[in-house]
Amino acid sequence: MTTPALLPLSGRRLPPLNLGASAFPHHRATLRLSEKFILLLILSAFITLCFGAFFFLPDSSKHKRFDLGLEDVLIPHVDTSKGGKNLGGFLIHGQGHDEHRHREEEERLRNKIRADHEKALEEAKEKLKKSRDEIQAEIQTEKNKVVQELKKKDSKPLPPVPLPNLIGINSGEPADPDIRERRNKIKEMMKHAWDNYRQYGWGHNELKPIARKGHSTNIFGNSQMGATIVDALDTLYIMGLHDEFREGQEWIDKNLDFSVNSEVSVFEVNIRFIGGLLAAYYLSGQEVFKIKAVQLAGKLLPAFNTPTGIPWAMVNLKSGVGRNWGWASAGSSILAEFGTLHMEFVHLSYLTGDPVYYNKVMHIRKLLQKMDRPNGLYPNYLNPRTGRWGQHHTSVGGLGDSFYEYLLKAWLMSDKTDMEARKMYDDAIEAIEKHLIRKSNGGLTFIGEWKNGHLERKMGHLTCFAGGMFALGADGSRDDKAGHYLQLGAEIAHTCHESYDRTTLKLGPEAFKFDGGVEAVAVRQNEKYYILRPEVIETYWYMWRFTHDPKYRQWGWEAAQAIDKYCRVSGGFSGVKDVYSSSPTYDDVQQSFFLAETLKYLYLLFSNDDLLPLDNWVFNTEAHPLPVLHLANTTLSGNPAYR
Ligand code: DMJ
Repeated sequence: MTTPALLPLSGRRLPPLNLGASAFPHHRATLRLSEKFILLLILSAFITLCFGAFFFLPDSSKHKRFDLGLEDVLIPHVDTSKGGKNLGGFLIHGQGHDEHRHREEEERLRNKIRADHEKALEEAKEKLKKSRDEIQAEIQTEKNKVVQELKKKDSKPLPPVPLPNLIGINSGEPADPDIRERRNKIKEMMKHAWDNYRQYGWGHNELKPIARKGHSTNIFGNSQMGATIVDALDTLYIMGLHDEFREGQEWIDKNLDFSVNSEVSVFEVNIRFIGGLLAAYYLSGQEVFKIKAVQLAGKLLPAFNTPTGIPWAMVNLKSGVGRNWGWASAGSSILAEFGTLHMEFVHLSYLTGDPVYYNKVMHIRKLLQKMDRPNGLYPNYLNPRTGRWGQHHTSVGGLGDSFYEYLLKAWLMSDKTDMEARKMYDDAIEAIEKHLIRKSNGGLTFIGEWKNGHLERKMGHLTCFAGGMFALGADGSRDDKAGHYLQLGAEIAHTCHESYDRTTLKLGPEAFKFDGGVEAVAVRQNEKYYILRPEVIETYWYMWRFTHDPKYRQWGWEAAQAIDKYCRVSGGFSGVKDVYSSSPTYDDVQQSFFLAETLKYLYLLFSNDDLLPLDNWVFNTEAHPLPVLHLANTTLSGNPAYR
């Protein structure tokens, strides 16, 4: 054996071995003794060993193989003339079979082994003639085949389920030519955002419109999951941008893969991906979206494997290992994250007939119902190991917001039968009104945040969604306070409009204060940015649907114009860092929610109400419309696939 002498000593590499260009025409003239050559030596040594071993085996064992292989076998035969015993058409050969036949068989096998050996050597030599790139391409092709096979397995059709009543998927074209013109402008903005993402960021999660390349943040993990494509799909569909919709569908069908070693936010993936896919499915009827949504949901389920069943904030899609954000109080999960799964998970159970999703979110609800609530308020932090609250901070903005929204929407989505959710919403809103909502000296109604036993008189842009929520929840409110909640929604809309109107760019800051003579204005430099968020426009749209007061369309139009003037760049739309500066700098991010929410709400604001009527559709917190499920009750017993 020469191999050991050729192996490098002490980890040092051997000097290059010149094998000549003619021997390996695709290689450089000088070829080092590479792994390939060592592999070839090992391979040929192994084959030689097998070949030799066969002949050095004791005779008895060789014969044993033949006995088993030849003499005990049942061979179909009908001719009994050679003295064999006929057993119903099969012949068992007798013990005294002649030596001649043994020798012939041995010879045949020897030839076969020799031929196999030579063939293997030839193949190995052929492989070595190929360049590294060719070999890698072959390996990749093999890998792709395996992935395709796995995908086929994963894409099994789901049990058929009767679709809910899908009313109002129409053009919603307004008769008024001025309104139509405004609506067309919004559609043009969507085209600009999409086309640039298509050109410079395709397949990435988001777009950097100035650098003209892909962008991502840690909420999407380290994979290119095409967040903008998934988030934008239903907006494209609603706007009648069908070619773009089909492009997105094709990408999703061919490329959206969840078997990736990537740690993602459970909440963000749920609201943007699962919500986006489900809405695209209901609007277009294309099965691929449902299948992808269900595949992805399966990848999120391990996040619920905690001592309490309260899910981790993040989960690795491949390993299923979960953990919480390092910045969260005492290792806690976040109320707005684990409390914003209900709508999508109920739909998943409805569509699959599998109660697992429904049970997960109902478990969270039951646990929250049992807990003590300081002043009737839900703190933002809950430890998933101990089941105890972390810091007693309460917010209707970041960290708390969509938990309240989903209580109301769970009730709406159940065709107003889920009274447990409605009660939790009513109780929570009463506590919020009592402890967090105040009027400023200048008469502006605002929602503050409860921190360390006192009220912080600061409101976030995120909190502005609550105006729309109060209006949406007015009908069906306790003690028939519909008028009161509609009024509260209008007051919040007014305050948030003021936060826009008091800036140079007419775009709202991230957070604004009501303190020491300051009213609806950002004080700290790091709160003066606008990142294309939707919440204020979302509230204008709900208020428009419930009141038809033209001021909401006017306010929406002001915001659209400001976005087009100050956030539009040739490569898309960007956030701005200071809304009080007349020469703002860009943050160079086109957020996926700009296409999913901001532009969708603007488009709906200038459309007729019969496009996605609110009696039949409930928008998730990322503005993805899901149909009301007309179920007998919240246990989903109306679903035939469920029985
Ligand atoms: C969106 O992803 C959702 O609206 C979420 O509920 C809150 N934040 C962003 C938009 O600002």
